[in-house]
Amino acid sequence: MVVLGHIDHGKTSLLSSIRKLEFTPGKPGGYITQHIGAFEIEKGNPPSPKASDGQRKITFIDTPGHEAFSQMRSRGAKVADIAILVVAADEGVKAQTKEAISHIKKTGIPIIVALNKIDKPEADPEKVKRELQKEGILVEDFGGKVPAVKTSAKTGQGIEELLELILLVAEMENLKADISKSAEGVIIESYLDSKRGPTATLILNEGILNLGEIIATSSTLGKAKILEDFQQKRIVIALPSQPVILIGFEKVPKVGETFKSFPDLKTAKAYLKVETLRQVQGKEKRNLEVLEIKPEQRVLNLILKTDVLGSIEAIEEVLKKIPQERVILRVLKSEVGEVNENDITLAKSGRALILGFRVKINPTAENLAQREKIKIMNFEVIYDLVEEVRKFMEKISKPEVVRVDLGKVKVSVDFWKEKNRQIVGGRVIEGVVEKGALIEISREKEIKGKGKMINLQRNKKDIEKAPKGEEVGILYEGEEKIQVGDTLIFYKEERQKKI
Ligand SMILES: Nc1nc2c(ncn2[C@@H]2O[C@H](COP(=O)(O)OP(=O)(O)OP(=O)(O)O)[C@@H](O)[C@H]2O)c(=O)[nH]1
Ligand SMILES: [Mg+2]
Repeated sequence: MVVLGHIDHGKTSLLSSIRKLEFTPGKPGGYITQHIGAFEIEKGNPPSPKASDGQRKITFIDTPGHEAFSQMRSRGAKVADIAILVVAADEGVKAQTKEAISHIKKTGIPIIVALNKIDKPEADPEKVKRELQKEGILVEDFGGKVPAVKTSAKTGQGIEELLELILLVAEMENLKADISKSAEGVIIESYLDSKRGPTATLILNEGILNLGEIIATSSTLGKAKILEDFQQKRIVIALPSQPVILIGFEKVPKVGETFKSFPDLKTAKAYLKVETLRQVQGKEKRNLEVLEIKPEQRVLNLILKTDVLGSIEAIEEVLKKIPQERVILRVLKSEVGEVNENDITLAKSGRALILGFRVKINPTAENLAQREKIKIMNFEVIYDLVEEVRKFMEKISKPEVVRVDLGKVKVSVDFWKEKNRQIVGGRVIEGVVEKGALIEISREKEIKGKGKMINLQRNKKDIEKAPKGEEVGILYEGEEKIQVGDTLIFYKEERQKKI
């Protein structure tokens, strides 16, 4: 069961409510959801310990609604059997609602709509249903097949009904995994635990996984040394659809990879070899893309360190969306784990900025960074990361010279001239002229020359500015001589920082 929807529409709150946790206004955990999370509940009375007792255990996968986490949503939709689309009844269909719908459609899994925040006075479920219809989701009331429940994570309204519906849909779909097969599933999250080593959260699609079994993904292999349920209780066997934490991979597996169990190490190694080869070939193709840099551009090298692998994808995604006309972002290294001395060394040689996301900075690394003047920016929330990177890009970008037009003067008198200086008089016919401005001399609609204004006077007194209509005297400096009848175009050049 995967829960998808736009940011802040109440996915995490609904799940908390399903888990019978108390509703507290504000974001659960205080943050926007930035990770894919899985947990299991038992439905039925009394709860049955055996998964084979009908469809009573339900695994829920919570996904983030922020636009950056598209890959997590897609992955969530891929591993799930049913999708709950959460749409806030007061806000209706939004960008990530549409995106979620497209992920669900691609996988073809059945969908249940939760019209959440129904407690709010502004809630308009009928309007949301119409909006959903436009997206190709036809709810039952409108003659379609998609069940929709009005829910409130705040009051608990509709939660029971939602759970019943889930069981019903599961029954209708005859969702049963084949437990006679060897174990097969997907890595939904992974990281390097400093004490326990590579740690992965995975969900089994087929078969059962026993403690001690040999497993492999496309990038690493290992042995199920420790299996834990979502509450970190040790288990000896993982059942289909159950979210489990597995410790025992040699390296941190990539998120989204499928894993399989193997009868022995030899077959697992052979599988890994074929998969690695396939990946190397893919990578070689990608490496051919060469970065082209224009003179007005700068490159900002980055080193990304994150808590889990899924965060790397999400951050790379948001970075890609930052306009990079003047500053090009290039990720030198992205890795799960704390900021360490290697990162500082690399940052020094690659003149890179280190971006940490929900990680610690190793104290030795911190000292080294200070000595080497390496900048480390550490973040808890993805919004802040994007904002600060943008600001940093602006700071280092080469300024762009932008012309700002000020005003025009029609020349009526030529008072005095010497080598490359001249005093003329005339009327401001457009805009405002300012002392120190640059000048273009326009004669018969052609620009004859350029110069600048040294002084501006009115009635023989120095002034700073003169608006339209005023008669002024101008001390000009430039090669081209001004003639009576010319129009002087005044402008200034501003250096603007852009990214
Ligand atoms: N009144 C009301 N507020 C709700 C309800 N459900 C959630 N909220 C509030 O809506 C806000 C967002 O809730 P979350 O559960 O964090 O939303 P989310 O969809 O998980 O958001 P992301 O994971 O960041 O995409 C919080 O302030 C919740 O307190 C509801 O049913 N009624
Ligand atoms: Mg959430």
